[in-house]
Parts: sequence; C-alpha cells; structure tokens
Amino acid sequence: MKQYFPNIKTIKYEGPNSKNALAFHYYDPNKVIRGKKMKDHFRFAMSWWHTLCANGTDMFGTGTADKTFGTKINSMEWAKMKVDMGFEFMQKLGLEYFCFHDLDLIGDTDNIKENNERMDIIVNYIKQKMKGTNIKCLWGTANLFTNPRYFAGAGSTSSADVYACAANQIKKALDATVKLGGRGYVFWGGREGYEHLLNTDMELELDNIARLMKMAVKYGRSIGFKGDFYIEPKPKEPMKHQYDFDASTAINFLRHYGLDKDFKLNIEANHATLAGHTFEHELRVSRLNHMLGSIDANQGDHLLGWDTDEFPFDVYTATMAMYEVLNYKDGLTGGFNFDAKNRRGSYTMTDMFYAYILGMDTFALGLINADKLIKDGRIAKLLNDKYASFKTGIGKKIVSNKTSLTELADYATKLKQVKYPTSNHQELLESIVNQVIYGK
Ligand code: XUL
Ligand code: CO
Repeated sequence: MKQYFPNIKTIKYEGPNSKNALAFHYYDPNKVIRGKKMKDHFRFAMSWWHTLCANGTDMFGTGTADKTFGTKINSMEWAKMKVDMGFEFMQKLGLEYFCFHDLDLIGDTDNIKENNERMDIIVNYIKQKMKGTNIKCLWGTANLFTNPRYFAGAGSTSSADVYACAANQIKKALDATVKLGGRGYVFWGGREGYEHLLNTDMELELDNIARLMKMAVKYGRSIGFKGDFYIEPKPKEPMKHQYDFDASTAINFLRHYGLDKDFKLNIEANHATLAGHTFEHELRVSRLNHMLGSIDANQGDHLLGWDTDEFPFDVYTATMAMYEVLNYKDGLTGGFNFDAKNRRGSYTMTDMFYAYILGMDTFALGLINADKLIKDGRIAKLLNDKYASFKTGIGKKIVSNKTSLTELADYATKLKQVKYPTSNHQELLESIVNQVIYGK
C-alpha cells in the first residue's frame, strides 16, 4: 500500500521535556484523568474537508498545498486516494474519529444521480478500510452551501426543487453516517439565513428548515440511526444573518419546533467568538440546557474577526472550555472535531501533523488545567460564597419559590441596611487560574 507520509512515523507521547516536534508533549492518550482515559474525554476527530481537501485557496489566491498526489480533482481516483491518505494520517496521529460532508468524500459532479452512486461506492470503500482499525465516524453532514443552487439556502431556499435536492443529499449523508456507525449527524446552516429582510419570508424559511430537520429525524430513525442530531450555531458568514445565530437562538428554535428531543448542539469555538461570545459561554449555555453534544475545536483571530478556523493554541481558552466540559454531568455524546486548517503559508504535509499535534496538546493542557482547577476548589468556593445569601432566610424562600412580590416588597421596606452583593473578586480569581496553571 502506497504511503502518503513515508517520512512520518506514528506520533507518540514523549512528555513536556521532549524537543521532538513530531511527538505529543501533553496529549497522553491512555493517561487517566477523573477516571477516564484522555482519549475518551476527547474522541478527537479529523475533519475530512480541511485535512484532505483544502489546499489553501483564499479570496485572493489559489492553493499553496497540493494534496492530490497526482489524481484529478473530483475523480473517483481522487476520492479513494483521500480515504487512503486520511486513514494513514489518522492512524499515525492516533485519531480514532473522522467527520465528513458528503461532497468532501466524492467531490461534486453536478449530476445528482451520479453523486448518489459515488456516495455508495466511497462509503463501502471507507467501511472496508475501517475493518481491523479502531477508526470510527464521529459525525456526518451534507454540504448544502457550495453548489451555486444553494445560493439562497437549502432549507430556507425559495425554490422547492432546490429544497428537494437538499433533501436528497441529507438522505444520502444520513445513509452514509448510519453505515459508517456515526455517533452524530450535523446541521450547520451554511446559507440558512438572509441578506435583506424586505426580500425574505422569514417565517416560511424557518418553518421549512424545521420541516427538513423533522423529515431527517423521521428518516434517520427509520434506518436505525440512534445517535444525536446536532445544530452547529454560527451568527454570520457566508450569510449576513444566519438563523442559528448562537446556542440560545438554536435552542429556542429546537424547542419551538419540538425538535429538542432528537437534537443537541455542536459548538464551534470560532463561531462563538463571531457571535460576540466566548467559547466557554456557548458551552455553558448548551450544557445548562442539557444540549451540549459535540465540539468543533478551533480558534479565531481577534484581529481578523472572521471564521479563520485556526488550530487551537490558546491554552487559557482550552482550560475554560474543559472546565465546562468536566462540569457537564450529561457528558458529550460526540467529541472534539478539529474544524481547523493550516495557515496558507504552512503548506507542507508535515505541517498538517504539527497542526494536529498543536490542537491535541492544547486541549490536553486544557483538560489537565481544568482538572487542577476543580481539585484546587478555590473557584468553586468563591462561587458558592458569592451566592450565599440565597442559602438562608429570604434568599432561601426565593429559590424555593416560597415567596411573592408582596412579601419581598414588605421585606425590602423594613430593611435597616441593604446588604450589598459580595465582591466579584475577579482579579483574585484570575490570579488563582494563573497559579493553578503555572504554579508548582
Ligand atoms: C463552517 C463549519 C462547517 C461545519 C460543518 O463554518 O463550521 O464546516 O462544521 O458543515
Ligand atoms: Co464547524
């Protein structure tokens, strides 16, 4: 079997003192933290699109990285080559999961029947390839945004024919996800949004998106899909306004249309910051609603402000994110998909390994730090002390729903002195984080 990365051996954990660039320094897959192996905390996944397809093309220039290995883009030879390359890549990095869009697998021939046939061939090819490995599918999805027919959306399109094309792709992508044993199926609303309100029937568009999701649930369950459906919120890009703006908006949508039993959220770090939130904010909102399902691990750039999909490097953010994940009693049903790409200037094959090593080590550090923060206990105590007034007296009556506006008004008018909230101690809290992360 042809090797795509002949100069790269399996990447191993060598510890923080190793200077070997092709080794993990913090990600130690079998290390047990909070009773669970690191690799099981994460279920790290390779994104088919960024890793095997993307070549560095941007708005101003063509690709800098050639990942075709001499095959013709959009040919089946190319499609199969990517499977072989992807499996070698995952095995060398110890990645046990992958995520895909239908078109990442097969390209796009513009012929719907041919695309469907291609899906059958390539899914069988992947299934064969999975045998004897521990590689599995984290989630699948349909690309309903690249083909020009989707310029006005898929579920939100103004053309019933285009809507039907979207349904066909979702059906095939669900077939593929089920056949490959995927844990989840994602709806990222690529162009489900609008550019101008005056030419938009928002109500019809939202209803139609929900209808498509309901049909997907019905079909998915009928072919034995037991996993979760996920919405991946994003506020904008490519559309000016996207309907799944953020976690709160998506949760409201799911509840409104009665989809909340089958759906959870796939939270992407860079989408959170695009929405004006932190990554951890979106994780908190999702987990409090029991809807945190899976994570797209990446990061944006404060100076750029679009979806740069960088590999996560920011250990503080990873720590805050893992603090949310560790405090999520329900646990993720999905995992951590690297929806991230090399910078255009980092165009070698080896750079792809450096990128995943960076991402996996960053999250391993986040996990180690979050565990330390929980064990340290000072942050939990600060939080507990802050809300102490709700543990006794009138506060206790409030949280146990045993009071009324009248009683509270009476209480307030009799107060000799109003007890202020305790200090937020933000700087102290940040010092504790630093000390826990860096202290011996
Ligand atoms: C786009 C994005 C997608 C989804 C899957 O911003 O995040 O790649 O993750 O469609
Ligand atoms: Co994503």
